[in-house]
Amino acid sequence: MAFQLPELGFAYDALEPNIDARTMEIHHSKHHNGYTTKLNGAIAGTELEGKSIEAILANLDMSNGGVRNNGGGFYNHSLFWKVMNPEDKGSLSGELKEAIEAAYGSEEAFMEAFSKAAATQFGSGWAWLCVHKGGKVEVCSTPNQDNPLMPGVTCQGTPVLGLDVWEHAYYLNYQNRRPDYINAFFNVINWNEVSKRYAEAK
Ligand code: MN3
Repeated sequence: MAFQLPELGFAYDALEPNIDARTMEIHHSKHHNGYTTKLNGAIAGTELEGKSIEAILANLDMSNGGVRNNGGGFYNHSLFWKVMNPEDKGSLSGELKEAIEAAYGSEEAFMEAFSKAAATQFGSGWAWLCVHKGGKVEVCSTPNQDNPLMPGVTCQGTPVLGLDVWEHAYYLNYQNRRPDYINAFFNVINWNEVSKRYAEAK
């Protein structure tokens, strides 16, 4: 069974004015679709065919560029659409809030750390909040389509919140103003989903 481009779960214009409809449409229907198609091509006829994306990434041969870039791209964007929502997004609360406060001191300090990771990732990449076994959380960033599930990536863990800082994610609306895009992202985080993923991962 080949991987399928997941539905967004909301309309392309639903995140406006934080993320514009044209960017969302191109990002989902072109970029994410491209990663999905190329991932299927890269694993077709190999022993990876039929495995879950999590299993493929956790056991990845990092020298396999086709699966690394497109498998990462498939997984990362699938997470990205889920952790954003225009409505019913809750707030940072419960045991995730406690874990974040234990690691960073306060919600504000966590937001600063996450923003800094996103702003200072040179070139293309992602900022993450990831969870280690036992429930400890960590903010980090990775280049290109790498993510914390992959072997040897600096912050090993399960990503529960991710922000795409490739220029294709923001350039139409924000041009070179990546910090403005990062600030806007905080307005659309689906904390209910992030909390659910934290509970499953810890
Ligand atoms: Mn992208």
